[in-house]
Amino acid sequence: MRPKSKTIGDPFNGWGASIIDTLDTLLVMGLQDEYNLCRPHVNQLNFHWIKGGDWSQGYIGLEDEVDKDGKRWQIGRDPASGMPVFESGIRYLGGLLGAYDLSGDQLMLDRAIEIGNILSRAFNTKSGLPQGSRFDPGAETGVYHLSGVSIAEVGSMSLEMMRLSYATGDRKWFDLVQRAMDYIENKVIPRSKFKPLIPMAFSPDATGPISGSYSFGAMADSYYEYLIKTYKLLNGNEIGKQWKRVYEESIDEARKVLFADIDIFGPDYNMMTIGKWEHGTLHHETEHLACFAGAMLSLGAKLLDRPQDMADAGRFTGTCYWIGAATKTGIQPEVVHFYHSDDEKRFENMTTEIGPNGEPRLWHPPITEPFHEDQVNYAKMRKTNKGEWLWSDDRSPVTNNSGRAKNRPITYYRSLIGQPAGTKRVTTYYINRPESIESVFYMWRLTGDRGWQDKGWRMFSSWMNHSTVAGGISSITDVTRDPERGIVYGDNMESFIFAETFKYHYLLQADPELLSLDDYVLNTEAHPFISDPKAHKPGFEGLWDASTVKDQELGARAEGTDVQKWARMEFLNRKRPNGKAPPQRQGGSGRGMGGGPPPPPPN
Ligand code: DMJ
Repeated sequence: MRPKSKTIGDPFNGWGASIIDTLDTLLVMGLQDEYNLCRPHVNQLNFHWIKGGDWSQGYIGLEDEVDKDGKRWQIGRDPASGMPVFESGIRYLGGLLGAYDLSGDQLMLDRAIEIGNILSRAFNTKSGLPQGSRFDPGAETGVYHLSGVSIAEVGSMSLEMMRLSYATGDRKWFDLVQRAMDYIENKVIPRSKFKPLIPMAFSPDATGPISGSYSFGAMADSYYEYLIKTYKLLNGNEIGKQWKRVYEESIDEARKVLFADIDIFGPDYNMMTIGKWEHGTLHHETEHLACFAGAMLSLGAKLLDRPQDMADAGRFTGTCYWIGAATKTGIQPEVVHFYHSDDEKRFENMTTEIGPNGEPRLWHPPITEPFHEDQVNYAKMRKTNKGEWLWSDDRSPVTNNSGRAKNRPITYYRSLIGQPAGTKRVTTYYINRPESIESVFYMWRLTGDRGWQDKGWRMFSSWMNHSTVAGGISSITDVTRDPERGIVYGDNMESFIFAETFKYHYLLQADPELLSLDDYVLNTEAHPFISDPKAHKPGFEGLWDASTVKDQELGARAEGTDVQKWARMEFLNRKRPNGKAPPQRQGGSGRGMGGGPPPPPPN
């Protein structure tokens, strides 16, 4: 949704991702009436329709809809609908399963089964890994060859598919994701430089070594998360040992390859990052996306008794928190790149003088004599076309021994450059991501240290203060800009804000017994799945009372929501000969519109 302009944008099939992603959060927050309001939408959704196209069947026009040759107009199924596999898995399938596990509402499971069956088709590949990005679920092309995929997309389906199998007693979904994991362990990991870490992008069907970049951030993140969480979902059974082994070895290797101390602030800060290894170098960057790792490491530390992981989880989550707290808005930017501690460029010289707005002034370093061009720091100085050297920040001339220092004691000190301090590059936007608050939440639940609740509350205040707009919570283009100069909104409100960001903030301050981490595994979109189905039945927490919907009118199953019907009509109108809409008929919808036979013509 676009909360500033109050318009919509829907990259996820036109199925109302914000509604499905919100269902279990509503139950967690005690908003049962609002949950009930969403049920007709869930019931009516037509999963064959993606933004008006129908990937499963074509459309036959009404009798009087003829083309220029007088033939009755019709079109085939829409092969270009492009269903996103990973996103549909974590948001829609995950959202319905999470809602089912909190409520026991059969409607949610019925619809989850339908999506599970559609997503199963994405596994019809040579390797058995799912097609990662968008696919055509209606294609009848036999076994599909995959070229480049990201490990996050192809390696993050296990929780949803396995939970669906446990909930239904049908193992077909379980087998698909387990076969994919076997392929990853036997055919992908052996090709990697830093086994068992897997490069962010690779070709599953190739056989040679994979050269690529490694990280716990974008394109890799949830694969590692799903290793430990699938282990928990498998409840220590024999297959679970494989997931545990790959997880533990991955973390051990990541500690050598990706973990780095951020020591530019001195030891008191105890900061570290989990960076990106690329072209032979470890970049000391912190992606907001990678900040989920505090949650993963702390969970793994508890489940597998790995105390070093808990220590690193605390350090890394603290670093993610610090990055946000160190900006002008108190909000964490998308990515920061820290200086290495041996890089002299990380400092700038400041004076003890105070500028007109109360800010400490920059102080240009004294230039040693004679002044040679090879002493120039191009980031700080620039040459005019007259050959004169100027300081980049205030364009004053560069002079030997700094003209400004004359007749005065040198009253400058060194200060770390950047905002947050010590960063050389910052990708400044924030799209309401949940990863840091997710880790703060896990740290609180798994250590009991109330300091994490305080940190989370500060994050919540900053977030609400700066992101709230009339139509909701907006993304921000630059969190390092002084809010007094005005916030520039990105006008985007992703569905994960409801599934994750609000849920984690809420649970952080709520009774720790609510949604206990002993009883549930949360998927990467924070949808809770019961982890021990023998111990707990869906709805066991009593968050939903089925009697409240006894007489609820749900509309026709899978007929399409009103929004979908409009999209379908617009799609068909675009395709019609001459783009002409058919004559308006009351209630008429025709085949392919989810309706029955056309009504009799009007008198
Ligand atoms: C969510 O959709 C999921 O957490 C996913 O794994 C990656 N990140 C977004 C939110 O940032």
